[in-house]
Amino acid sequence: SAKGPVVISTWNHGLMANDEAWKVLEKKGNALDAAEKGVMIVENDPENQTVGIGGFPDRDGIVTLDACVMSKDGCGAVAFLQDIKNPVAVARKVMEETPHVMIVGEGAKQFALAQGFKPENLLTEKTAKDYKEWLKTSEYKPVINIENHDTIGLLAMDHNGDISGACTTSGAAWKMHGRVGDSPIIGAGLFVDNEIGGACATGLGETVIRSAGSAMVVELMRHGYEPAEACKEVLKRIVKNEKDIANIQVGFLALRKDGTYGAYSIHKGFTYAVKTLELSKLLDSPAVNS
Ligand code: SD4
Repeated sequence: SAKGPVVISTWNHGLMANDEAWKVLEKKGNALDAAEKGVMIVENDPENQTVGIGGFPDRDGIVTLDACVMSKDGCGAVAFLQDIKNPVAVARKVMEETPHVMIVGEGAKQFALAQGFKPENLLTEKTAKDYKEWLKTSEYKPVINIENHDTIGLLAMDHNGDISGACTTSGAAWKMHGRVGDSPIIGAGLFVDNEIGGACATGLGETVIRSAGSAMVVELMRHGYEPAEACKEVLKRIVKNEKDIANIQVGFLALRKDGTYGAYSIHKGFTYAVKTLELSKLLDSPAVNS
């Protein structure tokens, strides 16, 4: 359990996201700003091929992005968004400026443009090259723990003890055009109940959607589970229900209202970053199948 603010986020890129989120929190900023700013730094990194600009495209060579935010004030999401590099910021606008929770595709892009976001080409040279390479085989087979980064999910608790979360991704590389994963789906890729805590997910989105993953983790914490135990319990259900577990990685993070936090994954190799007043580091998640 931590005193004061806490930030926890997925994979190695979580370290830079946490540092950015911390800049907001140390100035007594709120958890929603921290979560949004934290993951945006990863969206903006063109070298990162699983989030934002530079993300792997779908099998038609088109980069489509998914993201959501959730706080004590509600939630917002965008999916299948093209040409806008900060889907998390658009998701926040959906929450704050519309009567809706989720806007997708061309509608989401038009909304983003109307909100002042600038259109840009999200397919970098490097990623375009990788796509050409991929076309030679055109095989869809998600690889687990790919390069130690995937979706970024981040949970933040501010000085008031309020919790917010954000989740953003370019989705599964070489997905079908129009495919949406768990990351922008409230209750799957992210869920926050400010009375209890928050959870977020990374890994194969279809699996996380089928298990209502993040909502389940929060619900188990409501019933007394420790954060890591709550993550583990949902993963045990997934391991029982899914057929091809050897090729499916899912990781959950959880942050409870008392400042305790934890993580769990199906397989080894899932890393997560934690930042509190006392520590800032990358940790290896425990795994169900270790
Ligand atoms: C998704 N959770 O869209 C995200 C990231 C991913 O293989 O590509 N996983 O499913």
